[in-house]
Amino acid sequence: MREDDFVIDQNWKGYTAEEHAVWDLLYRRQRDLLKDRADPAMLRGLETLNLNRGGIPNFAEINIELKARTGFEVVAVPGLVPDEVFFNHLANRRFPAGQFIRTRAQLDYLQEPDIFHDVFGHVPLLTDPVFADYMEAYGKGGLRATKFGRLKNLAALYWYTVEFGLIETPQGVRIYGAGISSSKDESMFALDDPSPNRLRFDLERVMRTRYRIDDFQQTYFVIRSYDELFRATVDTDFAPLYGRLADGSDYAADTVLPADGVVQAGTQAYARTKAAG
Ligand code: HBI
Ligand code: FE
Repeated sequence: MREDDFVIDQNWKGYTAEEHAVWDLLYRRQRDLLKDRADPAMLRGLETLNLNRGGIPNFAEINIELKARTGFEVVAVPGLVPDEVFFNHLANRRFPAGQFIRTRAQLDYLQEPDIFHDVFGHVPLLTDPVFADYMEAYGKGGLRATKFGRLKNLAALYWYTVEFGLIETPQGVRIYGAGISSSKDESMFALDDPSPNRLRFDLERVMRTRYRIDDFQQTYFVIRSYDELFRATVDTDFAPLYGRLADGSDYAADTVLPADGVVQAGTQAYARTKAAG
């Protein structure tokens, strides 16, 4: 018998009209906001999976297209699951998504990952073959990191990429992290606010960086491509890296080091640069 994987039935028929209406409201709001802010690959994923067919998506329907594209599938879980369970799902190309949806009173903030954060935020990019490979590699790396006692560092990698990552595209810096793309206020803040640092991605630098879970990020890391992300994780020998990280030194969430590359972002900043020629 398999150990408990926390998977439950989505029970799609059990959602109320109000719950479907909350999905539709959140969907429309974020879709409009992200039109010029999200990575085009994420926007394509939303279209491909037809996540706006009206109401909360039915996993059985999404999975037909998703599996055909990258072999990933979405499974329902009650909420946060233990780390090893989470890693084990990713390592086997299953994305565990919260079954419940926030209420209207919690529209802008909630602690646990609900179906809107997980499905709108995370699932579109699972249609991208390289990003899907990265997620599987991350799950496998998570199982190893636990053995090295370096989960903290690997969690920082997830946080600054899968949850709060930015990516350079021919159209400018764009959002791909689900923690940003599923949040109205952070979708604007991450690209346009002058206060946070936007730094060039570097694997070891990111893994040493602390992060805030209770406010907008003070630093975003910018990748050039999902291939850069995937290669950084598969081409790195994590055993010596974890040896170095074991000295315990880390960086505050708002630090900028002399070696950091600073990236220009902002929908307005970009417009000004373009106007200047
Ligand atoms: N469970 N459902 C769920 N979603 C997550 O993103 C998640 C989790 N459990 C653990 C976890 N994330 C963290 O371990 C990693 O992101 C590091
Ligand atoms: Fe998430």
